[in-house]
Amino acid sequence: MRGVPLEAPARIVSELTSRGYNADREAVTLIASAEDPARALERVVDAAPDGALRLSVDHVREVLDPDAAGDPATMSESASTRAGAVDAPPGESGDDRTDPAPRDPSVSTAVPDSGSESPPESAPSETTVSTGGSVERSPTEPEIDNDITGQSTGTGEYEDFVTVFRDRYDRLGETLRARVNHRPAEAIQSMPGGSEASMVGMVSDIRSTASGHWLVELEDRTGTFPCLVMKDRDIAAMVEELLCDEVIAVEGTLADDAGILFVDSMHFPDVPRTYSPNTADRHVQAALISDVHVGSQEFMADAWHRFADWLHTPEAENVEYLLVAGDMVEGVGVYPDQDEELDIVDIYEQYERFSEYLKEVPGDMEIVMIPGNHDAVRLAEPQPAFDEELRDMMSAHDARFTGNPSTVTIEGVSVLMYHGVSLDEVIAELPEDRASYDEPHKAMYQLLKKRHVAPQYGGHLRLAPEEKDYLTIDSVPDVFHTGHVHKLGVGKYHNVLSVNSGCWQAQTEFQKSVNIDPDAGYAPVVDLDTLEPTLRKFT
Ligand code: D5M
Ligand code: ZN
Ligand code: FE
Repeated sequence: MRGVPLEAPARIVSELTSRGYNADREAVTLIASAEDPARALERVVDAAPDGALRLSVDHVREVLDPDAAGDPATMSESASTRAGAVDAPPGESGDDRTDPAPRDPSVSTAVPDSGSESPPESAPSETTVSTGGSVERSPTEPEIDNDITGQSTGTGEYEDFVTVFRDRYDRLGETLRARVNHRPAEAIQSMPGGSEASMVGMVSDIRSTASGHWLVELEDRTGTFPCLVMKDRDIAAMVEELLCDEVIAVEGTLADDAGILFVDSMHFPDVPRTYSPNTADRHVQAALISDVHVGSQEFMADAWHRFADWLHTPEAENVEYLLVAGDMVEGVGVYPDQDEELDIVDIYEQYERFSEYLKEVPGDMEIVMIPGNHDAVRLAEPQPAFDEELRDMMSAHDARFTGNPSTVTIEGVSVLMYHGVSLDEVIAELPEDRASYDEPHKAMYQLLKKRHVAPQYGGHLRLAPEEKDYLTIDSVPDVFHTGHVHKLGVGKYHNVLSVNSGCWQAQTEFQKSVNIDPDAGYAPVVDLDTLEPTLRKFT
């Protein structure tokens, strides 16, 4: 036993963690409120059943004298006094393109040291805790949809690519075909000049003509047709948002020689402007994080401890869900020269360490994890969930492991979780005002608009062709959660709350060389009953 007083729940948590145990918040509170917490902890641990990973409140009650534990106790130091909070204003509502404000309040107040930081109203310096069972979290089992895990049939052959692109076209085209009077490319090819025609197609090429107009080639199951967007039309701005392989609809008029379609209007599959998201029917919250990068020399252990400690405080008692959108560990061989910045060189040891950090999170929280590009699963998307061996290593919370991407429904709220490798692509291809590292949520809006998490094939993104395209956004999610770019971004697109969740890794040498200043040590927390986000800072 270390010679430190054990009255602080945070210390109890780290002491339990160092012995390989994870505990419910209420269990920790009970130990903290015992007359001699250090001794209480010893007794609780000694009496723990063989093989137990998680200490329940019932176990602690049984071990400690129930009469003595029944008194309300005072915590002399709450972890909440060390964890800062930044209350982010509600995200922008509606489509930001109709209101191109240069400043996004949800992000600008969120940046570190902005001076807008204030302790939350409810943060007490001294807290009276009830030892009754009423504060125990009671998350419900998440429902998982669109998970590739165990369903993979692709062999990576050419035929598989044809199949997956057809499936993408069929499913994204369906909503568009309801909006325009689609004619197949083959039919348009034999229509007379001057006819009106509409087509739903996959973008197979985008180039500018000698006179500065745009030539967009659309492809469907019957062939391709060239579509011309004149540079002086309003819709020319929409061409700047186009990516190859996405599915769109155009309406226009055929040229006199019928060889080209002059485009009058263009449509994305998009999210309806009037989308009305589902909400929870009780006050319950979810913390959305990603990119923990355990194993990297830049992993911010102190910030993580503060975050986990905070989850044990009464202030966080409504935070019942923790969603982790990939990059649990730093991995090995992901980028050139990465090994020079590794703290742990063995990938399994990285997961072992990650699992130790995860044990600091209250045992009564429901955790959902998807993999990212640094994790030990296939890199090509859709990525299946962690395999049995890795799951066993991260088993303390009975967490849910699902593929990247997946739709996870908690308390009636659907959350589309996607790690976010395509965000690099979207940011590289589109103009700065549509998508940038400083405003990653805007890049997310583009994915929602295209109803596809990784529209453009090639570049950074590796695609594993499956029978069905797991990367399309079939039904509109209530919340869209990504990570990967290590920057915070929060906003609403047609009422869909979009959160890019930052990271727990300080700036790497690579990031320094390309001037990426990561937002590290933050946890966005979402009220599932109102879908309002709050940003919590732990650095
Ligand atoms: O990547 C975090 C972010 O940094 C993401 O936008 C990619 C970019 N990144 C980081 N390291 C590299 C290297 N070496 N090459 C190219 N891009 C990089 P993550 O994959 O989450 O670490
Ligand atoms: Zn990452
Ligand atoms: Fe990543």
